[in-house]
Parts: sequence; C-alpha cells; structure tokens
Amino acid sequence: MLETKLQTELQNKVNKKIAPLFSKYNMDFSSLESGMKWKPIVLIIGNYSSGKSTLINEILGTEIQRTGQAPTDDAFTVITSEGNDRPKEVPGSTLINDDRLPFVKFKKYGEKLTSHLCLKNVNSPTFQNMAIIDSPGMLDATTEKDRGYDYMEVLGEFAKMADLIVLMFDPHKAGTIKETYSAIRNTLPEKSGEDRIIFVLSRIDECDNISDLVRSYGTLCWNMSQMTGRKDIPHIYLTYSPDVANFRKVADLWPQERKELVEKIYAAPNLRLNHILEDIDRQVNELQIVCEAVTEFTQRGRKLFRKIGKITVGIGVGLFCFGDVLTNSLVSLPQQTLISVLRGGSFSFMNLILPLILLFTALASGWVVFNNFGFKRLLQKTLSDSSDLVSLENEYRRNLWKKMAGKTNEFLRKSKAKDIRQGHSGNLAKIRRFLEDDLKKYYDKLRS
Ligand SMILES: Nc1nc2c(ncn2[C@@H]2O[C@H](COP(=O)(O)OP(=O)(O)O)[C@@H](O)[C@H]2O)c(=O)[nH]1
Ligand SMILES: [Mg+2]
Repeated sequence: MLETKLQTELQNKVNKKIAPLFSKYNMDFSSLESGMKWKPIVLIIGNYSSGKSTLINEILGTEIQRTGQAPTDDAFTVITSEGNDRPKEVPGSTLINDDRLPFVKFKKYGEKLTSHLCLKNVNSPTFQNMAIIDSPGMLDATTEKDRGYDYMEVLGEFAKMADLIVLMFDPHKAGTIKETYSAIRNTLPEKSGEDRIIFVLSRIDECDNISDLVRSYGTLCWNMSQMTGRKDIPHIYLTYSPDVANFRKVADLWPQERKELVEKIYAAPNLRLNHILEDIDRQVNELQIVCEAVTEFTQRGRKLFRKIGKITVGIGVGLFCFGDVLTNSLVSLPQQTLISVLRGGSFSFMNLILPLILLFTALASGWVVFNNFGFKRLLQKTLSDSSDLVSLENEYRRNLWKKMAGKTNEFLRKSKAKDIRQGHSGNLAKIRRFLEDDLKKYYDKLRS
C-alpha cells in the first residue's frame, strides 16, 4: 500500500520536474509503467556451466532446465506461472509481439535472438507473481561473434528489466566476471546500483581445499574491485547445489549461504519499488552527463564570444572615435570629423552618422566572425573529441559517457551560435537537486 503511494508520488514528481528536461535534450524518458508493467523479474547470469540452470531447477523443484558441463543451453528462457489454460511453452516470436509483455524491445536484435528466446509456463503459485530468466553464459570472444546478435547489449537490456540480478561464477572461471559485469553496469545507477546485484561463487564443493577456494574467491574480488573502483567488496555468496555436489569437505563450511541466496530470490518482488527508483536514477544520471557536457560547451562558446567581443568592441570604439579621421584623410569625407566638431563646439547629429555606421559595421563583422568561423571551429573541434567536456573520474562515469557521447554530439551538432545565449546551468542545477534531494528522500523512505 505504502509502496503504491510512494510510486504514484514519485511518478508525479518525475513528470513535473524531470520529464520536460528529457525532451529538451532530445532524450526519451522511458516511462515507468512501460518497462515494469509485468511481473517482478529475477535474472540469472554468469559464465556457462556456473550452475545457473541447476539453481533454477532447485528453486522450482523440477528439472525444467537442461544442465551440463558444456555450454548446453544458448537461449534466454523466461520461467513463470501463467496459468493452466496457457501453453506450456511460448516461442520468442510470439513474446516480442505481445504488448502486454516487456519483451517487445528485443525485436530489434533480429531473428537470431528471437529464436533463442522463449517462455516456459510452470505450475507454481510463487511464480504467478514473478519470473526468473535463465541466460546463456558468455563465450570467448571468437565464439561470441557467431551468436548473430550483440550478446552484451541484450544482456544489458535484460538487466534493465530485472528487479534482481544474480551474477554467478564458478571457481574455474572466476576471472570472466569482468565482461559480464560491464555488460550490465550501465543499466544501474551510480551509487545504489549494487543493491540490485547478488554475486555468487557457486560449485564451491569442487574446490579441493580451503586454499583453493580462497584463491578463487580472491580472483573474483580482485576483478570486482577493478570494475567497481571500490575497495569494499560486496557480499559474495559461496554456495553449491546440495543435489549435485559430491565432495563436501569445503562446502560444508558454508551450508547456509545457498538457503540465503534462495530466500533472496524469493524476496525479489519486494525490490520492485527500489528498481523503479534506480531506473529513474540511471536515466536522470544519463540526462545529467549530457546536460553537463552541453553546459560546458555553452560556457566555452560564451568565453569565445567574450574574447571576440572584446576585440570587436575595441575596434568599434576606435572606429567610432577616429574612423572618420581616417576616411577624411583618405577621401576627404566627412568634411568635419567628430573630434574636430567636439573640440570646436559645433556638434550636430550629422557628425555622428559615419562614426555610428563604422561602429555598427565593426560589431556586425565581429558577430560574423564569431558565427561563421569562431563558433563553427569550436563546434568542429568539440565534436572531434567531446570527452573533455565532462570529468571522467571513474569507471562508471567513463562507461556512462561512452553511452551518452553520441546523444550529446547529436544535440551539439544541431546547435547554432546564437544558442549560447541559452544557459544550461539552471537545468543542470535542477537535475542535481532532483538526484540529491528528491531521489535520496525516496531511497531513505524505502529503507526506513
Ligand atoms: N559439483 C557441483 N556441480 C554443479 C553444481 N552446480 C551445478 N553443477 C554442475 O555443473 C554443470 C553445469 O551446470 P548448469 O546448471 O548446466 O550450468 P549453467 O550453464 O550455468 O546453466 C552441470 O553438470 C551441473 O550438474 C554444484 O554446486 N556443485
Ligand atoms: Mg544453463
């Protein structure tokens, strides 16, 4: 109840304060309803044969997914309970054409993905209000090319929808976490994003001894700190499947973690509001970096304008005072210069005509120089490498920029010299206030 109230309140706030800014910067704000109209989703990802399908079978208590040591399954399988009257299995081609489901966005990845996507309808009360998605593990770079669609991008899209992401690794391939993690990192907001991911080192029963396990754990941690740039390591669940584990000496030291992991997965529906918050957070952060870049560009434009302006005004004033002296000495016109009439005391408006013409010509030329050369050059230079418009102090910012640089350039390319009149720092301040005050308040409310 409280959650619905918070959700509506938040939605109104976003529509009022932030949505107009998205259209201002030619960005789409994917409305909250569209992505999250379906059930809460748990996404299981990680290297192949890390035990993803085994975990899913364990949760459902049935052998719904095929398991095996090799990359046995190369499909994204959505498992949920849709009722007995619905088909047991729905192919990808149907899923991507059903507006009620959140899979329409996968249409653009083509037939190769569609044929590797399906929904399995199981008979389970718990799964009436949630879905779990099994995913193919990442292969090595060369094999990955044969897949026929951009696996990393698709994984990112699934991660965006998921309320909970379980990132699973086995001790043999703990080093491959980096690629998988970077595929989903952009789908999360900067600060709170980690809450939505659970890191799991699975199949720990296969470690011969503790030092073996510690080595794998260390590899995982090292790779994780490389990605997050953080020194603190989030909790890593050390688990094994009780059904298939054989050598239990090491595993028995962590008997409870599998249970905790499964409980977390069951509790995923509670994370929905958090997900909505994070989704807004992510999108507003994307908007923020574009706005930052545009603000910086405008400031550079203004600086250049001032520089050319100063010179122009200098020349203009010089021409205003002494221009007629020059024309007088060259073509004997005007007969009386401004200075001479001011000295002689016989000033009339006629004496101002030429100085004013010269002044305005100088100012107009200054504008032409700024408009046709200065600004154009600045724009070209900026477009050739716009990355210095924003500070890129960490991996998150670098990734975010990589994603948004195209959007920014697209916006800048359309800008005209006269647009520098328009300040963007006010918009930036609004965005910052929204992230730091409004959104934070909701995060706090949710946690309290
Ligand atoms: N010893 C052991 N084997 C496991 C464990 N979890 C999964 N396996 C086995 O590892 C292989 C790969 O598992 P699977 O669930 O298919 O991995 P997926 O590719 O990530 O879906 C299968 O042969 C499983 O029986 C575990 O905790 N311990
Ligand atoms: Mg599998």
